[in-house]
Amino acid sequence: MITALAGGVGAARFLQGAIKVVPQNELTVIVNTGDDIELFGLHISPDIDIVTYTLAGLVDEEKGWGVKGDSFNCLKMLGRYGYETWFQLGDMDLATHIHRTLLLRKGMSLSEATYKISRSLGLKVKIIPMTNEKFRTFIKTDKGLMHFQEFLVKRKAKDKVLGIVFKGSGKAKPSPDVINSIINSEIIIICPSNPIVSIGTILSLRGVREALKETCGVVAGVSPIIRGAPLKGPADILMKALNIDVSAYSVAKLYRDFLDVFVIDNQDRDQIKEIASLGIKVYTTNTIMKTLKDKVHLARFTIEKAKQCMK
Ligand code: FO1
Repeated sequence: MITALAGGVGAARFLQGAIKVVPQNELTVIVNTGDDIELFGLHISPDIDIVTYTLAGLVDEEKGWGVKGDSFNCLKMLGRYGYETWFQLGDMDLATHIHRTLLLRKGMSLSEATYKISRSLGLKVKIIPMTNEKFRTFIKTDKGLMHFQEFLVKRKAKDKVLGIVFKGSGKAKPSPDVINSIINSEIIIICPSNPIVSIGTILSLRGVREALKETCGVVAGVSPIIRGAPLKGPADILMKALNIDVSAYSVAKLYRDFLDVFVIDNQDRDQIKEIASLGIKVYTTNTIMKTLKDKVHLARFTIEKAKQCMK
């Protein structure tokens, strides 16, 4: 069994490669829900949807989120009624949010709703939200405290970041199976996702860090930072705001208490020594995932290196 900790686009691309390397039913993906947002009375889980759509072959590959070929008629009409339309919700995507919201209203947990949606889209991978409880990432800026999506999408990450607040992290417990999957997997992969607002949220939940330290499985991470910058998303802005140097080495330091193996990009070879000095096995390869071949290569490489560590 393999368990992966995942955020949105970077993780989804990696996992698209992983399902070509391991059977879907041997893979569990624990997904960040700190980015979840309620809009138009609907529960939207962007990272869960990005992973689900990507693995189901439905994602808009260029954007990395949303459904390919989607139309935006419903959103346009909502705009005419005077609603804010800064979050691009396509018509097909809206169907997912309506379905999820109805399932939740019937009394299902987010885990159960996610399971139902992923099965309906033909997936055998087990996708689980990190928690079933309300957990939201807020960004403290010079313009005030704002929801992560408001900071990233509405305001285009242009405000000065003063801090990051996880609302709910103190109380929220991981959803059923999160701890078990980590403890019982042979390999646990920390996907190339934002270490603060994607992986950091999962790590902040009660018992997750401890489980990663205690598991007999090999914990293997893939750096989301290449030559001092993320390929996508605001990881650099958020790391700088927390006075963390933007480098693969810094990410390794954030994970040092549980990480066995770290895969970094060829371009970051010069950091091998300092990462190794943390007691982590470091490997370099191409981590830029443009084609399916790149994704399969990175997933296979990471899994092979983790397997070598098991011996
Ligand atoms: N990202 C954007 O940059 N602009 C959008 O309008 C947008 C809409 C959107 C709708 C559904 C969905 O599942 C994701 C969406 N995303 C959008 C991506 C999302 O905001 C972030 O990339 C993730 O939350 C970060 O992992």
